[in-house]
Amino acid sequence: MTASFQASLLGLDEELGVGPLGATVRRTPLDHGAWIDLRPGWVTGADTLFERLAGTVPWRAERRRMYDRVVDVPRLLKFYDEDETLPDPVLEDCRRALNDHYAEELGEPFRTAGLCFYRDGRDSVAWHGDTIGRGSTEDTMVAIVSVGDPRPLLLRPRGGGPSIRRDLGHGDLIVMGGSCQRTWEHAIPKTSRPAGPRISIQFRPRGVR
Ligand SMILES: O=C(O)CCC(=O)C(=O)O
Repeated sequence: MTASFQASLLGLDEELGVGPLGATVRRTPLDHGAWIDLRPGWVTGADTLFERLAGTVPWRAERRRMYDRVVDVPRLLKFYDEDETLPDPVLEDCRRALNDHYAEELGEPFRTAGLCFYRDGRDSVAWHGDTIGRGSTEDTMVAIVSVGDPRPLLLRPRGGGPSIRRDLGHGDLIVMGGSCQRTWEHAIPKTSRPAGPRISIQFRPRGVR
């Protein structure tokens, strides 16, 4: 996969790695027992991670049934199950650090990694919660690391109400927790504004999709 990504001038000389979590993580409580944690700029040297993932992950274009039609999924995908090696050692570092930070609260480790490649502003993910599996009945967490061009992640309560927006930039971490997957929905909307490529890495516990 080749992709033109305007590497951030500020990030060019940064070494690839993960920063601390701890007190750098800012929590926002949401209604219905949901919350989000935000840690801007968690992955340093995110340009390098973007280029490596864009070039080495075996990205797949998928098609899905939508009512009576089969349509292209508007992003490229690759899922790493818990027994698979992640495509870059820094993703192992991310998962280890998340497991250290959230161990007590989550009560189980993050295990799988779902990767999405948004080629430009036409790629998107529609409103949904991660409710295939335990997220439909249990509190859980989904941790997302974002590299590449920033795109807004929108969240809205399932029962209706105003949406909130977090612009996920290069190396940012967002964690959706509590009841978020079953009481809220999230989306990355399409945009007609020029948008470069973005890769999202989602870490989930076993049985959450
Ligand atoms: O791209 C993102 O950050 C969100 C991805 C997502 O919600 C999903 O794949 O279920």
